[in-house]
Amino acid sequence: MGNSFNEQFDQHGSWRREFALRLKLLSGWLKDHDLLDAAVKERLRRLESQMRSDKVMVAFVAEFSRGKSELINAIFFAGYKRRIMPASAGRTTMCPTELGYDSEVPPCLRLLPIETRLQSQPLMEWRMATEKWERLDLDVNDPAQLAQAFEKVAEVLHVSKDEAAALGFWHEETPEDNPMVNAEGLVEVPRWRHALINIAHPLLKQGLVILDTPGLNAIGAEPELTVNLIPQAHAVLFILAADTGVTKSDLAIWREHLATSAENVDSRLVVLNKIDTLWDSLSSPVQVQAQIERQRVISAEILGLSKEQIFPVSAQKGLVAKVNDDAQLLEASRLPELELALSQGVLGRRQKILRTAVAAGIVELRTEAGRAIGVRRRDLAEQMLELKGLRGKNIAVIKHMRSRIEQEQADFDVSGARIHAVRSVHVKLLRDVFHLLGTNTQRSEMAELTTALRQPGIKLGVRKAYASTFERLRAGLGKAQTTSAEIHSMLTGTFRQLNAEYGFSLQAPREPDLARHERDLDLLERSHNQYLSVGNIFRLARPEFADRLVRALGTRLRVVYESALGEVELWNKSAAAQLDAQLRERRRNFGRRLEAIERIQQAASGLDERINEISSQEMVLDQLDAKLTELTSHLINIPDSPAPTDPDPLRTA
Ligand SMILES: Nc1nc2c(ncn2[C@@H]2O[C@H](COP(=O)(O)OP(=O)(O)OP(=O)(O)O)[C@@H](O)[C@H]2O)c(=O)[nH]1
Ligand SMILES: [Mg+2]
Repeated sequence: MGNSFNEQFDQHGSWRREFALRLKLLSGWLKDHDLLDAAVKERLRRLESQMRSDKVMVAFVAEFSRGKSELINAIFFAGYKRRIMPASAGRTTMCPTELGYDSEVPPCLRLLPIETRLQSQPLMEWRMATEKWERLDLDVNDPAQLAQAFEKVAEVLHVSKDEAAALGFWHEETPEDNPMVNAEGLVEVPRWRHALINIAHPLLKQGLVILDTPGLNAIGAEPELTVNLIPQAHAVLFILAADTGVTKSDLAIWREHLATSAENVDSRLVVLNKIDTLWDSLSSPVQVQAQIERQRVISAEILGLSKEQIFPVSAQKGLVAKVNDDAQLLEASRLPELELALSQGVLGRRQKILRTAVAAGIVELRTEAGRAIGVRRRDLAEQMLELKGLRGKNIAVIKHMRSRIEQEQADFDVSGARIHAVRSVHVKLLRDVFHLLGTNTQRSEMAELTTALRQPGIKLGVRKAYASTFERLRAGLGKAQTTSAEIHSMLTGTFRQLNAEYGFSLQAPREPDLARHERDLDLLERSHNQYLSVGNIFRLARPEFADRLVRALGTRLRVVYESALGEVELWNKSAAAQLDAQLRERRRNFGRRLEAIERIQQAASGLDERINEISSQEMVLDQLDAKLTELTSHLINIPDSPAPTDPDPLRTA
């Protein structure tokens, strides 16, 4: 079994497919045995979508011309037997380019015109506005056509300085960062703001998303990239070139965009590319090796890493070696070492996280489905007791029993009003939580922040404005947590009462722990703070730039709050579904008991028959419970399966 990134990724994919299949089986089985209540259904749906939508994003970030695009070609696309992403001297990739797969969309390249920068919507919203993107259909079986289409990401426009400033590419305050002005006084800017490539490449189909980025100033110009895409990537490859060493602008990118916090350092891989430029026929292999090591040590020192964290490779020779099946050259390119680190580090971590998350969901699912079995078991036990008590009794006693059951049934129907009252208090409190976590609250917070940032002379107060927004957001989350705890204790109290009165076995599920979301807020704040401190003061003073940043924040917030809200909803569903299930079972139970009495009244043998029936039903329930345990643990313990042999011609060695 090889260890190339592609093969490892395949294993991850087959594990996910196996999981989806087993989940489907479990769902069918639950349905057949009438164990699919609303909460269980919701859990299944979530597990399924969690697995299906699991994406792994690998981002390539570096100054221009370090070989990002070439490295993408070498690692992922060598199977096309040619260069697919444009890679050439000078600035090539002009706009951030995302490669992924969405089965709902035909294979295509979509390009968002740069002019959209003049409007305030964040990139996330433009993604939905498909008609605003220029679309080029792609033929995945024709590598030449693909490569030709991808050339588009290198397109530029020439505009006046004012236009460039409006688009965010010209800053009077920091002239050293500005692009060159040509003889006619025009400035070169990217023609596109963002490119999305959708192709059914085997890796992309399994959820890999690759992000190629342009160099230093272009990264800074798109807040979405800095505060959203790069921090959220599961792995970021930072690329240096062996022929230039660590330059000032390399260091600026490293500090501003990659070394932003200690905890994400292990998802960063630093690549020292172009080692072939040090291959030199006049030096011995040992001398060349020593030179590469020296470069490695120096780079590590400057970046504050250990030497082992830097991977020397030659992307170009690696690509050539794969295209020509040249094993010796491939080894010399040292590309396989980088691929191994990438696959073990990123995928290993990703799979572990996913496994832990789904395992927790499955345990809950098992508890919820198991509860329904428990209710049925208890009902049977009660019936058994009741019937055994009737043994040897005369007709009058049996008749009396019947009227007692009917009375119980009538009393129970009256209790509906009480249960309704419990529900309405629950719903009222829940509405408060929904409000705290709802879109209106986020919207008004963002509006307030925007207003604060527009105050004249805000420059130095920018950080403070952000800080107080985050303070309020955290307070809101805290309040939602407190209210949820109140709901929990109210439910616990009323459930206990109902249990005592009707012999139910309701158990109020624990309220969700919103601390995780608070940590997400902290992370968000940190990534923004980072952005606010890195010499963006001049940019921040521009209202349209500040607006863009706030909107980028808004889209991230939405994700955090939607996920918190989802947990609250699920929790609520689980409580409500329990009550529903017990009520339903109880009503059925009355029916069954009355039916049994009727049979006993009609035939003397009815009683023993019914007792035997109940015994065998109890056995069926035991089997059901055992099967449920088996099916759920089966889901948790899926082994890492080897990759299936896939005849796909695009697979690389
Ligand atoms: N000698 C050598 N050249 C390389 C290597 N990798 C990339 N190059 C060359 O370096 C130049 C830049 O490579 P790209 O892949 O376009 O670099 P990039 O980082 O994507 O640059 P931008 O798209 O401009 O941001 C191209 O001419 C590549 O052929 C390598 O390993 N060795
Ligand atoms: Mg490039």
